[in-house]
Amino acid sequence: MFFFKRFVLSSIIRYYTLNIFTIAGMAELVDARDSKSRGGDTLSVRVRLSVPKNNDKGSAMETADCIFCKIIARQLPVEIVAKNDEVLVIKDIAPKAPVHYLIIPKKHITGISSLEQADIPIVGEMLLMVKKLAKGLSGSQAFRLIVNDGPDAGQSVFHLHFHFLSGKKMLDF
Ligand code: TR5
Repeated sequence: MFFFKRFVLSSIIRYYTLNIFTIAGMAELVDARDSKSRGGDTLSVRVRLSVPKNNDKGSAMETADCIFCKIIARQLPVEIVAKNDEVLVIKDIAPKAPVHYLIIPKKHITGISSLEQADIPIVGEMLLMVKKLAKGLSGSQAFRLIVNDGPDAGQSVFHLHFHFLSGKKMLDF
């Protein structure tokens, strides 16, 4: 009976420790074992702590205040132009040309300067979306693609996006 109680107790502690930490996304259970010591029985738990990286998908710390994450989560009404598993295209709320779309990855990435190797497929999808949007243009299929990176370059929303501009001559660059 004593061993059974100990087994049940340690199983419960293991289960909850693992779940609480892993749900929080901040740690993983490395090891849990019980041992006998002079004072009685001891349950030792080893936990590996970790801090979410800047680019973690859906990291609550980053996405909570991000306007584009809210748009992606459909918490704000916007006009959607196109979408696929990785990318959302919306109309810019303050267009700088007759056609002004924003191509936004669903993953929260702050900007080009925070891209990682693992993000290459996402950027590839964004570029293929550009090609698709250009093919869908009426009249001239010429377009301009702009990415602002950093406040000094005019970036105001810190979630990577391409500005897709078309519908007028843009020879001022
Ligand atoms: O300045 P950068 O390069 O970061 O571009 C951000 C773009 O997001 C600007 O062109 C804004 O006009 C556009 N923007 C900002 C908001 C917004 C939007 N486009 C569509 N819908 C929007 N909502 C609902 N809210 C915004 N704050």
